[in-house]
Amino acid sequence: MARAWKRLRHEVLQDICGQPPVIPQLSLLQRPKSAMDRLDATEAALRAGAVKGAFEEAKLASLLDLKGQHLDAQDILKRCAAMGTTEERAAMGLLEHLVHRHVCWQEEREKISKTTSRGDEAKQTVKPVEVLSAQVSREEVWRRFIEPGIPCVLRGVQLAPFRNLRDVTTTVGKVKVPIRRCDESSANWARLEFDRVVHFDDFVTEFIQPYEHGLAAPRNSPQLFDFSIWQQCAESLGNQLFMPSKWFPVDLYTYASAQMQPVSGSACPTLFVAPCGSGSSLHVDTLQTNFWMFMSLGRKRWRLVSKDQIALLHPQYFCDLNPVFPEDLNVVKPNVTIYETELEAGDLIFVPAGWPHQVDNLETSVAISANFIDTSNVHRCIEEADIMASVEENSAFWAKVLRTALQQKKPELLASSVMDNEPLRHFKSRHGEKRAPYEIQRRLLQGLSATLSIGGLCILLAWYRSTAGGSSRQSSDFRAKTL
Ligand SMILES: O=C(O)CCC(=O)C(=O)O
Repeated sequence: MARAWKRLRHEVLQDICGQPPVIPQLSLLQRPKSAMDRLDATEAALRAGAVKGAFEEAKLASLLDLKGQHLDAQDILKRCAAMGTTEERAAMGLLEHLVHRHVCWQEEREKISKTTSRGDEAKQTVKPVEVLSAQVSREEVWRRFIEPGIPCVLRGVQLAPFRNLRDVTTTVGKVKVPIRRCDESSANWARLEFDRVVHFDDFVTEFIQPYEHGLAAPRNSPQLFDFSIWQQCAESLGNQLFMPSKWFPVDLYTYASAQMQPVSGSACPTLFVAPCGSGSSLHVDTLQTNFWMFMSLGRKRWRLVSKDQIALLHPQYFCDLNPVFPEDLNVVKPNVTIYETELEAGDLIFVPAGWPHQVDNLETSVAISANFIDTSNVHRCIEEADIMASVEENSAFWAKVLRTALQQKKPELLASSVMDNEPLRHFKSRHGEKRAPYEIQRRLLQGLSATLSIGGLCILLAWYRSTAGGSSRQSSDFRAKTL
């Protein structure tokens, strides 16, 4: 992450909230008096600052944007354009993108509030997500849901063989897993905070089993969220899984990750194990990826909002393109249509790119999921990566790999060799990962230890020759002397 971006956004956030924080970052969106006071005080300090330059002005713009004065921020940034060092210009460029989106969202809200204040009372609507049988064809799912970006549930899917939690625990075993909690005061993605690393079986015994039969855990209970099966347990759990390639045959996310990180590999699919009562808060999946989740055990309530209504949820970007929301969907949102569904074992939900969503675990649940990129969202992923590329090398690489994949017609090539019930290894191999990450790492380690052993042997031999040669030379010298 470029240093200038840290100064422009991370440090401005720190200046406002304090370090260690005096007020939570989330309060900048909820704006109680304590937050407004700190915003005003930081603004006054920035305006009074002795050193004035384009970048200092941009820091003021960053603050005004966080204060909700997006148009003022935009005006300042327009004045500063093309000033400062290359790195500073890149950071100001990214800020301009974020502010521009904030301005558009504000305009949308104003437009909607004008039309509704004329007549009808602004109501929140709840609609069911359409449920289809797993017999439905790829063509129909593509035409009606994936391409237009509409969520759906496929019922009667079978990707994993688990009958109960014990099956899962025996399969995954002693692997170390990072666990997380949903903290309502967090400004992180989905309000999830890292809790600790534990062995999977201990995690199940301590945090899952007590809630296996209906008792609800507190909402902020530890859960396993988005744990990479392919990177961490490909040979145990991974060998038992199938991918839903019948409906999602192409994944440029896996393909690009394999190109970019050949040793650690791509992440998907990932595992979720969560106690009844826990959940994850409102969020949008990163990089405009599509998403599917298969319920293996238990029940989850999913609530989603169309990407076209995101402005009504008052999102705001802090340091990247993951929007933070002041409230979740438990607070009624006028004019918003919420799409709702309860997933049961054997259901698979498709979540289109850009749709904000939140989830409640109605029962203790085990689920498997993947984010993916195909032709329905690849251009938006590239656009997103291009924006972040100005301050993040990795994003520039993403954009480049995805563009090259399109030039090489990868989506068409990948779709031509697909099978309906596809074992995970077959899916990965088709997407450029012939071996699981642990196999590559093991081979690298074997190669390294072989090189080290050969190197060690060579050094030993050289030393032996020099000392043996030396001593024979010494002894011949000695002989010469004694003769
Ligand atoms: O199951 C959950 O808690 C939510 C999963 C999710 O929304 C995601 O990974 O984006």
